[in-house]
Parts: sequence; C-alpha cells; structure tokens
Amino acid sequence: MLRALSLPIVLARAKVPLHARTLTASAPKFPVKHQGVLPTSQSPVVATLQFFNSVTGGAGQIPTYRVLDGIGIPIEDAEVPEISEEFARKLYESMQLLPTMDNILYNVQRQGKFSFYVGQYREMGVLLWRGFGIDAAMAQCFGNQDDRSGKGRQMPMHFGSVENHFHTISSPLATQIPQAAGVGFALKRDPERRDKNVACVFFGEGAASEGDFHAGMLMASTIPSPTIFIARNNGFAISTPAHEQYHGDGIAARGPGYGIETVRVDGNDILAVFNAVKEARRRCLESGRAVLVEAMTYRIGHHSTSDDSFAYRGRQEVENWKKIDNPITRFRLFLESKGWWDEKEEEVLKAKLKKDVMTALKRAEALKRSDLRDLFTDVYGGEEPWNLKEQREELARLIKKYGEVWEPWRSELKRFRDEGKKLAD
Ligand SMILES: Cc1ncc(C[n+]2csc(CCOP(=O)(O)OP(=O)(O)O)c2C)c(N)n1
Ligand SMILES: [Mg+2]
Repeated sequence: MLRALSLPIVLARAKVPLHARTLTASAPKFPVKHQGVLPTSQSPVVATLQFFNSVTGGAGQIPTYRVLDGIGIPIEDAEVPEISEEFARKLYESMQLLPTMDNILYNVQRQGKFSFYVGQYREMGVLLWRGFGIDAAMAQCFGNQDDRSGKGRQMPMHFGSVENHFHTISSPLATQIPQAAGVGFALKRDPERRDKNVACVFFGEGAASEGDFHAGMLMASTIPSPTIFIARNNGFAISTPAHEQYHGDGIAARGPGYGIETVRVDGNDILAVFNAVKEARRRCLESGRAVLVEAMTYRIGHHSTSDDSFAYRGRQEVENWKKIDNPITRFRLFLESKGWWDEKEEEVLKAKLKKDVMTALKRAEALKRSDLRDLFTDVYGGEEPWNLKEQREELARLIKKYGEVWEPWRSELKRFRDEGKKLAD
C-alpha cells in the first residue's frame, strides 16, 4: 500500500480489461475535469473535494424499471416483451395459483393440520412454474410419504427439488447467498455447464442485512461467479420496516460497490421482471459474472402464521396496497387489452385452481408419513455415525417399551409408514 502511494501518478489512462470497462458503465458520474488516474486504479484524480454516499453520486435514487403502469397499460417507450398468448396465459395461471394455495393452506394451518405456514416464501412460485406440482407442494407441507423434498423432516414450505434444480430452502436468513455464489462458480468450472447455466438466489431485503449477503456478493464479484442475486424488497423484515433496515438507496445501491451489474425493477410488474431477469441472465452468461436484481414490492400478507402484522401496520395501508399496483390485476388488465382473457375465463380458472388445490390437500392429508427410520438417514454420507446410531437405538428401545402401552405414542406411531418398526438394525 505504502509503496503504491509513493509511485508517481500515472497520467495516461490505465489499460483496463474489457469486463472492468463494461462494469464501470453504471458507476457514478465523476467531474469531467481530471488529471490522470492513480497507478493502481481507474479512479480519476481531481482537485475538487467531493464526498459520495451513494452510487449515483447525489443524482437521486437508482431508478425502477417498469413496463406496465398501474392499470396494465405499457408506459411510454417501454419495451413489451414478445410473448405468445399461450405463454402469457401460463404466466397468469401460475400467478393465480400461488394465492389460491396461500389462502387454503393458511386456513388448513389454522385448523391445526400442520404446524406452520409462511406466506412470504414466494419461491414456491418458481417451483410451481417449473412443474413441481401442487401434489408435491402439499406433500412437503404435510411432511407425508410423498414428500421428496425432505421426507417430512423439514418445516412446511421448505421445499427442495433435484428434478427442478432447486436447492432446499433453509430458514437461517441469507445462508443461501454465499452458497449460490459457490454454485455459480462450480457451474462455470464444469465444462458441460459452463456458458449454459447460472445460479440464481432469492432473498428478502432483511436477509441482505446479514453478513452472508456481503460475503456472497464479494465472493461472486471476485471469483468471479455467474450468479443472479434476486432481492425481494417487500418493505418488511417481519415487523421491521425497510426504512429502519438501511439508510442507503435500498439493496440495489450495494451492487455497484461490488462491481456487480445491477438493476432495480418493479416487482409487481411481471413483464418488467421478465425483461429484467432475462437480460440479467444474458449478461451473467456473457460475462461469467454476477448480476443483482432488486424487485420492489409490498408484503400484503402476514409474515407467517406466527405473525399478526396489524400489530405494526394499519389495516388500511394493506387494503390500499392490495388495490394499488396489484401484480395480478395489472397483468390481467394487460391480457384483457390483448383479447387474451375475460371475466368468464377468470371465473373458470379460479374454480379450477380451488378444486385442484382442495383435491391435492385431501390426498396429502390422507397419506402416511415417511418411515420413522428416515429421521436418521441421508444426514451424512457413508456409514451411520456413532451419535446417530446411539439416538436411533435409544428411540427404538423407547418405542419397544412405550409404543404399545402409552396411547399418545401408539396413535402417533400409526401415522408413520413403518409405524416405527424399522428403527432397529
Ligand atoms: C439468521 C436469522 N435471524 C433471524 C431469523 C428470523 N427471521 C425469519 S424471517 C425474518 C425476516 C426476513 O425478512 P426479509 O429478508 O425481508 O424477508 P421477507 O420475510 O420479507 O420475505 C427474520 C428476522 C432467521 N430466520 N434467521
Ligand atoms: Mg422483506
């Protein structure tokens, strides 16, 4: 460091690699008049004392990209993506499926049929779009024998799917972020997948306050790793409003600090999200580097079944948000303007989705849980470690002693496919 500082200031602009030059396109606008650059960076040398607290250098906030206005009409100069009627209808149907599931599962949890429901895990939509299926989602929530995500060992809503390339959701906030940077890097190292696949990670604006967010971004920018970071800024981390979570310009402002291409998008505008993420993916693949997308939205529901959000926000505020910028209504109005949708189809779809979800629910409810033995499998590779062996044997001993004679255990055991009989070696 000292040696670098004592070097004479180089007046000619340093030759910078192509990726560095493209990444500086979104950097702050520095004064035009400058006297060369430092020998160790592209930072222009100026005689004016100036402080910066945001990537825009005081020129205002990072803009939000939008295609549709609040009533589904493309805004001036917006580029409407070329999507077919079939594709657009599929998008709309998937958008409607998610709240249908939310409503029904929320009530089911309230009836005590499973432990917990967390409505803000919007990633279920990604899985449903990829064909995970309502049955698989229900099986996971009930933790029954058809639960391929985790054989009933995860909390409800913690999906995972090998077929759909979806890493299992985990509750500790932000742990997925550095993992994703690692996955992106691994994809790049694999000759079969290099230049074809990227990693994509979702997290809330609250999770972006964790150290793991910064570790993941730094890692992805330095390795570098083709990873798309998608921050869902829904205004709340449970009860903490966004304005108490950060002082800067949201999550997007952090991207350029890491030299990461960044875009802020209206998360309630599906066409804007579609364009932004498609372009993010293209850039990610082309440069082999990370991209950050901040999607702005508002959490209409409570955080989870353990939360009553009216303790910290007004009912009217929520009611207003349901109407303003409602992503489903906006897209529906767009479809109607194209002649791709009408009131009748809306009714038919809603009835069908409700029926599909109820059928899946009844099916999932009736199924047994996986083998109790599965509690001890798949945790580690290779031989069963001594501590798991010890715990498994103890449970087997207790079941032998109380399983038949103590009613709570007798009825509970019947809910498992093996009724706890496979526990012993
Ligand atoms: C490390 C860690 N700390 C605290 C929690 C408790 N917790 C669960 S969700 C949540 C808020 C998350 O907010 P955000 O990332 O904005 O996601 P949102 O719920 O809005 O989708 C908190 C604090 C946790 N799961 N993990
Ligand atoms: Mg949030």
